[in-house]
Amino acid sequence: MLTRIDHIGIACRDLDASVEFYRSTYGFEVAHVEVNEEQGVREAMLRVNGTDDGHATYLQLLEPVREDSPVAKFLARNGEGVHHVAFGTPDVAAETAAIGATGVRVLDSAPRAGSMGSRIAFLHPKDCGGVLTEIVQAAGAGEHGR
Ligand code: CMX
Ligand code: CO
Repeated sequence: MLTRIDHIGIACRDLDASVEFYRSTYGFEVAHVEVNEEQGVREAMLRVNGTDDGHATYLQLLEPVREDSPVAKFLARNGEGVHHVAFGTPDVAAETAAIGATGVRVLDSAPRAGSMGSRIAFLHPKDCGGVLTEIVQAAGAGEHGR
């Protein structure tokens, strides 16, 4: 079960400049910043709204921290812009197993660490109509069935 849009990931070259654009243009505030070495990014989560499953929707601004990372490759090919869409679920392992059984390639054999203590797995964009898709179980999600 997918319960919400968890976040939209946006590739940028300069995280601080991008954060300032979203703050000054739309008034979105930074809820969290972290470096995820495994994913090769420094990222900011900007909280947009709460959702009816008790979690929230964010913009995830992504700056590469190494040249061989997915976001660095994306920037070299496409420039700045929307990089992926992430859906929230109470159970990322069960959800990705069910999606994988439909024939969509799951890029992570087991969920990895995402921002703010979440657990994440990616689906191949070529099997999702050109959209790199991420499945997210927020920290604490699933413990009360949501
Ligand atoms: N959205 C849509 N299509 C994409 C894409 C994206 N973000 N990234 C790559 N592609 C497409 C390319 O356009 C290319 O298409 P063509 O063959 O038609 O030219 C194809 O996929 C292969 O592209 P590539 O540049 O050779 O990239 P790779 O195959 O090396 O890697 C992917 C692509 C999706 C497997 C890789 O980026 C990946 O594993 N991503 C998941 C992890 C990730 O993106 N982490 C960063 C975010 C972390 C977070 O959200 O927390
Ligand atoms: Co993401």
